[in-house]
Amino acid sequence: APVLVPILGDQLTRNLASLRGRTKDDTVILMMEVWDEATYVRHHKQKIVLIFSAMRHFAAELEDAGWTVDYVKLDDEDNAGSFTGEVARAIERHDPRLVSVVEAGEWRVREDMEQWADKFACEVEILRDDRFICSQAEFDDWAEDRDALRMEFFYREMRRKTELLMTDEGKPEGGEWNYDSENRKPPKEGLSAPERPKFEPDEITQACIALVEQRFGDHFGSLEKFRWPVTRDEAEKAADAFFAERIEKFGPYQDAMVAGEDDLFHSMLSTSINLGLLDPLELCQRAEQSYEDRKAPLNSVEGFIRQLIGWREYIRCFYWHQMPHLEKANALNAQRGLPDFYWTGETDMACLADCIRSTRDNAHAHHIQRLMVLGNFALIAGINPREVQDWYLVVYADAYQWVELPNVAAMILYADGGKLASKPYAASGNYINKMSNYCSDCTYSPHKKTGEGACPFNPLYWHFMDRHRDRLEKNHRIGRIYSTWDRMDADKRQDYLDSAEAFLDTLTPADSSWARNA
Ligand code: FAD
Ligand code: DLZ
Ligand code: SF4
Repeated sequence: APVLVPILGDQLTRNLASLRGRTKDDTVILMMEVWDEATYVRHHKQKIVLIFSAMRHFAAELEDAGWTVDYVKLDDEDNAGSFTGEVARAIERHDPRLVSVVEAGEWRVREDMEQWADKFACEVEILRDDRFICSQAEFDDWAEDRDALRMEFFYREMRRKTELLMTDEGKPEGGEWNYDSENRKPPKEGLSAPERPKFEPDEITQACIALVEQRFGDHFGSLEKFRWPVTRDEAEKAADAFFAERIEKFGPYQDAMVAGEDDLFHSMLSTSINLGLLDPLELCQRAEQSYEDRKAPLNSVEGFIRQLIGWREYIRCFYWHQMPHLEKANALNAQRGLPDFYWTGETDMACLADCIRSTRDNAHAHHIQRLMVLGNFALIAGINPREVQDWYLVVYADAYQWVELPNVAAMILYADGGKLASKPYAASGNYINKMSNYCSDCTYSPHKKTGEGACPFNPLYWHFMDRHRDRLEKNHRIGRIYSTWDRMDADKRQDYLDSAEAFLDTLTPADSSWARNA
């Protein structure tokens, strides 16, 4: 009897714990396209094409290398529709002596997986996903006895562990751990980046596009610009181009936004990393090499490494540390429905319209757009976390709940009450105006504070600060802002609050059927 190795859609690497040490004649690999995963939210069409195409390519690669792959397609007759149902059917087909699987990245799936040992009449082993640098036990140890779980201190541990950008004396390269203050250059007039490699859909991807148009045609998003890497080879080409052409300016312009420049100097590698096509540690080592070869400055290389061994690792462990309650957290008691323009893109706010357009066309927006435009608006307008979480999970091709949820609930919405972020990332139009060229093309003016034509972020910012005064006044990083508020005339303050209320009254809540099937 063979060993059955189920490989999930975001575990697409031969360096998977469940494949290590296995022999080809003794192993059946199971891959499953299932309805439950394709519809637990109504994913962007590009996201489904990406995952199915990458799965089909990976299965073909394994078969070429001599492995036995049992691949279940979405349209296969008798498809049970769920991982558990499909593993049960595969056990009947192959009568394995052992099911060996790597733990799922998402709570929802892991809960099901943990039932397998009881459900199935064969042994089941669930292995740790060692594609991540930090184990949960390590994080839990670190987090014990800490009220606030700040990324910065975790990140320093990871630098020591990986020895990335460390001197022989055990000091951080250049003397500082973090060059975040050198990652905030506003865009110069006409700032643009070299075009990233685009991968034309091959036959396999075209078949997935046809399938998705047919079965999920009414999901959010457009398929026209689908150019994501779907194999390890393509993903490596995308990484090569980043290290050759964009990493140098990645650091300085990390927080810059330019209308119509959808990628700027970002790596655009998150979809490939999350699928398993690229190894994050290898990418960090390549980044370090570009610093050593003097091809990229320290603020770019440190910034990139921080995102991967700092933020990405930390976010994942934070998720498991805080689940299941993180999904329901709503510390600021935000209750407003998600405005329908998040789906339609129809808004006069030029910044939001551009970020939503990029999201619809590319199933992607870069970090500062997700954080300071789309996220900041949801925070200060008081949108309820569940709908914001669903939106982010649907619309981005790199979105899995383990990475989406901490970023949304804790980072942008402060719904965890400040375990992750030391203060809410609330900002007025001034910030967006400084970091982008959006405002020059907007109906609203960032300089106008209230009333007709005022940038809505301005009154919403003060409305937010005012309504959460009790909680935020005590926060040493943001509390001082209340002296500015208190110095304003009572009339001026009232103007802000009235303008914000008037604007909020114009918002139309979206229909929930955009995100979830009834
Ligand atoms: P780069 O700017 O080139 O960064 C390099 C890599 O660092 C990324 O590929 C990613 O793997 C990692 N990274 C950077 N920031 C983060 C972060 N905050 N959390 C985890 N990893 C990070 N990223 C996802 O992969 N999936 C998501 O569902 C997701 N949702 C997000 C939601 C919100 C509200 C915010 C603010 C951020 C979210 N991010 C998410 C993080 C980040 O925006 C994306 O990883 C990034 O935009 C991907 O583009 P890139 O590969 O060009 O990133
Ligand atoms: C996101 C997704 C989708 C849309 N479809 C599938 C699928 O049909 N089969 C599969 O193996 N994985 C899919 N995925 C990714 C899974 O949701 C992801 O692997 C788990 O949720 C991680 O816990
Ligand atoms: Fe966005 Fe306000 Fe600038 Fe318009 S004026 S682009 S709404 S920040």
